[in-house]
Parts: sequence; structure tokens; C-alpha cells
Amino acid sequence: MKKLIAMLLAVLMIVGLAACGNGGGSSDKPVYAIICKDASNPYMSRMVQGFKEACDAIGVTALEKSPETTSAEDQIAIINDLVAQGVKGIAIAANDAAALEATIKAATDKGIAVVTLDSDTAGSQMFVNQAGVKEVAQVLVDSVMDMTGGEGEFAVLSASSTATNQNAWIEAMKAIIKDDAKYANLKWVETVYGDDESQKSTDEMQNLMTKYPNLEVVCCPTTVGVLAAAQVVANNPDCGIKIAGLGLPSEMKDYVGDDKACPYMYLWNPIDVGNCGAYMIKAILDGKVGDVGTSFTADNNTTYEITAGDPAEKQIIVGPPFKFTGENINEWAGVY
Ligand code: RAM
Repeated sequence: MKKLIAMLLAVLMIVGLAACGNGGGSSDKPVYAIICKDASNPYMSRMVQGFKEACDAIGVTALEKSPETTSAEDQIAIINDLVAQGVKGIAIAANDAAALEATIKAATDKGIAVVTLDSDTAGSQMFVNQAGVKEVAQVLVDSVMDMTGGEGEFAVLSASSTATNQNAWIEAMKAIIKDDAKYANLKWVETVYGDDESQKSTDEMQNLMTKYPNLEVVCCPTTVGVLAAAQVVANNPDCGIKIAGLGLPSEMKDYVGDDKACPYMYLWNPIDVGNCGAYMIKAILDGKVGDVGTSFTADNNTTYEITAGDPAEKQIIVGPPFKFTGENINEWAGVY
């Protein structure tokens, strides 16, 4: 009996050791990890879906590790854990433009490929930019222009105040408005932050409504914010406010259309962004990524041009922003 127990214990120990020694994955395959801005944002879940699909196709193990809230400190702790586990690559949607730089640098110094996607930070070897910053800002400004009728008050409801993507779009919007006299009658009253949390975004939208009785448009460059804002408007049908921004068609289908809270909105395919993140890790590890101005063909058979990023040195652009209207929203609602 004693012998049998000793044998069983030995078997259990061997199984336990095997489970610990594989870099966090479920096999001995290399591990690529993805870190989202937070664990509950449905936009981020679509990105993770694409990342996992690409990892399967590449033949590596995908691992998702995301903070509960949009905290850069939590992302730093996660990166350090992943480095200690020996992952081969990390794709991260950065919560802070500067805070993560040193940690990312330490990871790349160890030979780990680190790419940013969705939201960039310095130190990343490649920013997988969902769409050009100016292109996104232009469609947002033109939405505001159109929905106000060319003049009047508008506000921006953003995500977190340190998110590089949000701030880059907001800065580019300001430049577009300043540089062209046709926007001179638009009055940007305030920018508020809902931190990609539904309740906070709802509260911020309600505050805007109370504070600015003449508000005509609220522009939300965040999928969490645009949904919260559209719901507030739908619950206050006489408020006279229109919602513009970037939204997931699956979440916004009841609110998009000519006579709805949000006449139209834009986005790109977040599944593609995650997918591309994994292929960029692979391309870096394979030494395919050259200098700014050159191009390369990734293992997904797509040729990417490397352009100058900001703050990452290099970036590739996944695709242009796409417009969702009352006409096409239902068709896309089933996709993402
Ligand atoms: C939110 C996030 C994300 C942004 C999208 C459009 O889900 O803020 O970073 O890219 O919206």
C-alpha cells in the first residue's frame, strides 16, 4: 500500500512539473501573449479573438492577460510576469504613453518581440495601427460638422486620459479644426473621460447634457463611450443631441440610423487588428521587419509598408475607418 501511494505521488509530481515548465501555455509550443487595456471591454475581446486565430494558424500558444481596469501599473506587472514565464512575444494595447516604456524596453532587451496594437507607447518594436490617426480624426470632425449642420456646440467623450490612441485622435481633431476656416463655427466646449467604463461614461454624458443646454453633438472615439452616450440620448428623446464616434456594430445596432441617437458612426475590424498583432510578432522574431520606408510580406500573405510611428519608431496600418449607417449596420452586427 505504502509503495502504491509513493508511486502515485511520484506520478502526480511529474505531471505537476510538466504543467509548470511550458511558459504558461498548455503545451511546449512557443507562447505569444496579448495584454488588453482592460479585461471587460468587448472591443478588446474581438481583438483577442483575432490574435488567438492567428496564433493557431502560426502554430503557437496564445495567452491573454489583461488588467481589470485601464491601469498602466497593472499592465507593467503583467509584462514582468510574462517575461519571467519566458513568452516569445507580447502584443499590448497600452494604457499610458510613457509609463510602460522602460518595462517594454527590458522585455525587448531579453529578445522578446513586443508590439503595440490599438494604443501605442514608446519602446514598442512595431505599432499595429488600426487606421491612420489623421484619417480617423478627419471622419470624426466631419461627422460633427455634418451632425451640427456646420455650427454649434459639441463635446468629446473619450476613454482614459492617458490612452495614446484617444489622445492622438483628439489632438489631430484639434489641428484639423484649427487649420480650416470651414470649421470656424464649431464650438468644442469640453473633453470628458469615461475610462472605458459604462457607468462612468454614462455619468459623464449626463453631466454634459446638464452643463451645456445648447449641446448639439457628443463625439465619442471609444466603443464603450459611444454606446453609453447613445443610450443616454435614446432615454432622453427630446434632448436634441446627436452622437458621433467609433462603435461596435453589434452593440450599436439599435442606435444607428438617420432618425436614431447616432445617425452614423465609424470603426474598423478589431478582429483583424488582433490577428495582425500576432503576425507582426512572428515577423519581428523572423527578422523580416526592416527600416521605415521598406515593406515586407508577413506570414498571412499580406505585404505591409513600414511607416514612421509616434511614439513607436515603426508602424503599419491595418485599414481605413469604415462607415456604418442604418443601411448596413445589421449586416455588420453579426460580424463584430
Ligand atoms: C474602445 C477603446 C479602444 C478604441 C476603440 C475604438 O474600445 O478605447 O482603444 O480603439 O474604443
